[in-house]
Amino acid sequence: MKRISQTLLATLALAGLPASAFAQEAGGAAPRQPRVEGEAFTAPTSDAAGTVPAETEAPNTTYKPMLPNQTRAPKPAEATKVKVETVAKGLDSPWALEFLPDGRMLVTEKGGSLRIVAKDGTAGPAIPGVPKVDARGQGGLLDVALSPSFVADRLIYFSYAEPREKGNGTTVARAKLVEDKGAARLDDVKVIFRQMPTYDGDKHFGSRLVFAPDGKLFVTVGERSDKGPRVQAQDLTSGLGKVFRIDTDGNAAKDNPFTGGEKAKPEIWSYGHRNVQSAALDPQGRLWTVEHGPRGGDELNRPRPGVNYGWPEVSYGIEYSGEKIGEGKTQAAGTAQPVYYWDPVIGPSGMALYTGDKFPAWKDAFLIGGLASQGLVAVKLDGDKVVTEERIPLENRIRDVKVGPDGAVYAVTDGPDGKILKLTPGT
Ligand SMILES: [Ca+2]
Repeated sequence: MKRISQTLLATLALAGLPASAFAQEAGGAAPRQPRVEGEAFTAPTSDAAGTVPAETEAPNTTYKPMLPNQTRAPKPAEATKVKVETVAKGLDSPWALEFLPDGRMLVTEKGGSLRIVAKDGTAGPAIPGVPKVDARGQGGLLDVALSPSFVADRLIYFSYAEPREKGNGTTVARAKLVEDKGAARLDDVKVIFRQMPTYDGDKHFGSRLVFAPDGKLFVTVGERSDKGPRVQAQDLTSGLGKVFRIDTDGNAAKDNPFTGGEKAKPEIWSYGHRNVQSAALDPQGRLWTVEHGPRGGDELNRPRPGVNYGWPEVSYGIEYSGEKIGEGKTQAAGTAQPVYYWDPVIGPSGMALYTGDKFPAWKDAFLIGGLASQGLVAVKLDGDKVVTEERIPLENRIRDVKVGPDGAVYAVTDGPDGKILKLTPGT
């Protein structure tokens, strides 16, 4: 049995298995079922799906997807009607939004300020205690997450581009948000995790922070963009281009995939990532991410422990110069395919699972912020496959998106006069 079918090879690649995993068994009994969730090669369908893709622009590459609906999925037959109101404005390059239990909003600004925005949209003063950030380029104060037991412990976690000796890097700190006589401050600020190595650049810091249901913290980062460091996305001894999983003190989770050896950083959950700026849990509590790809290669992934997501050896995108990435491979044994990709790119930033009841059509959909696409991207899944993609134009670069306690969707716009937009059903 010399001829291994393309489909089987593709299946193995999708499962993150080398072709040799099959070859070893080829002479024996029927091959073991590949580790692929669902019927990978059946085109997913949905009653809500229309007949044309949400994407209307021509692609930037000539690459073809390996899987059905892996790109340019149909948009829903019926567009979601959305009313957009501005609830806050005048924020200075806001980067992340998190709702406090009382409905106020905690907002980071790229320059290094953390503010509480009242329900009426009034932004409070910069909260003292935030460490110095390196705000050049894509750096700054980045994501913020509340402790899963915030009501009791008042702890917050935030990531930022940290100025370091000979460069900078993405760092995660924890602090207590204290409010006393109407004034907020951060107490007990402690760095719990540093992405290493330090690099002297101003690009691809990631990052997003997501608490899993087990209390572990996922930290997504970038690979620092330049051709020198970016190859370290494939290097398990480097912290560049990874998703990490740590505890609330910054230690590697004990059941992470690469613990117990010198050949890999124990905090690593998955690798081969480019610049992950969107992350959220699905209804089952599993992590999903969207990363900035090169030209034509933004990716939706469901990072699984120990799995290689390919960058910079495998990508559906090309360099902005038009050159191929590496050898121009869109699939390879030992690497996982993206669940979905965008060509042209959407420029992902921020992501939320829609859990409210105001938009029934978006129930359990991922809402993804689009910087380049200037709006939200709503992705509906069936199992681990995309069935529909919908674009919600907002005429602004969207930096973050969250679902409010009222079930409305809140989108944060990028730039020096940043706004928080509230989306409710209507026109
Ligand atoms: Ca990939």
